[in-house]
Amino acid sequence: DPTPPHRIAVLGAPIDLGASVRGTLMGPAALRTAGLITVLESLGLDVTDYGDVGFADIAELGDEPPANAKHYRQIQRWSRVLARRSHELAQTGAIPVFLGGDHSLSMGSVNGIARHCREIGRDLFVLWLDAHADYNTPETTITANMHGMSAAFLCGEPGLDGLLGDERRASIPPVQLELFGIRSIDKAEKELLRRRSVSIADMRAIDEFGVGVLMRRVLDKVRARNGVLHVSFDVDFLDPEVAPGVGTTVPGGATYREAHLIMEMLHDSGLVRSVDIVELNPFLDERGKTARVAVELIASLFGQQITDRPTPTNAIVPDQ
Ligand code: EXY
Ligand code: MN
Ligand code: MN
Ligand code: MN
Repeated sequence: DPTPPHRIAVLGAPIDLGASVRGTLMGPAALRTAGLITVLESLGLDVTDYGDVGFADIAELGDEPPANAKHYRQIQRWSRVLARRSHELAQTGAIPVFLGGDHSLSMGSVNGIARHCREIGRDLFVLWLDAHADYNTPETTITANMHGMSAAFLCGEPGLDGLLGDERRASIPPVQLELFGIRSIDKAEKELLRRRSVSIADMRAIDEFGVGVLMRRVLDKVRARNGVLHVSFDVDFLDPEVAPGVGTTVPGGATYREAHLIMEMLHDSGLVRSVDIVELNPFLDERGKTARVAVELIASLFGQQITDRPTPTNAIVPDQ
């Protein structure tokens, strides 16, 4: 099915306890303020904004919180509510777009998508656009921050096994995780990634081969298996000059055009069925710069051509 659905389901997850720096809980509001919904509608998409999710109705579980997992209880409640909502939204046939929030939200969002893909018999591949691998477990982590564990969790790594309680856990094989744009991995994390044969397009590979070649490789792999793609877009994937509004900046990231090309190729592939936008921290942003860039990139992901953008509002337009 080369034609993806043209319905989009937006869900905000104002969560920031998975990160060391507070403030990503303002991410969903900043993305909406930067025009996310209207830009998607302008592309002819049918958008439903479900607002921000809360977890008031989620009871606390009685499992023993693991060591080395900060704010485990709160992340657990977020993960459970997101896993449930994500699964429901995927079942409606729309493309769910999750607005973070720190990257721990993917433990829930991707779980729901993976469950849905298992039910419909499609292989789920996850493209992880990030400066970091997020492949730590409570055993390997040196910070205990749970946003550094989400990719490992969704690949079924042990250590957070009680996290979802009665929400059925669904994992993807580590070889269906595609790390892209990486330039910061912890030592034990790297060893684990190597043992699992996770494919990593790091910034060094991107510099040598270019994002076009490396993206085509990912897309061919998904197509060969008749799979679908979830895109987990951590804005720290971008170079800090392009995207200063994040708590975990690492120099040497993707340029503005590299990032757009990735999104344009993803759009043309027709393979994307769900998206996370995470780690935007409006408290650290410079006059909305990062939020705007993130929205532009999402527009490219959903079909905006780079040649078809309106004149910037700060341009000097002569009278009449
Ligand atoms: N590897 C480090 C850790 O585990 O704490 C850094 C993780 C940063 C995670 C950011 C959001 O992608
Ligand atoms: Mn991340
Ligand atoms: Mn990151
Ligand atoms: Mn470069």
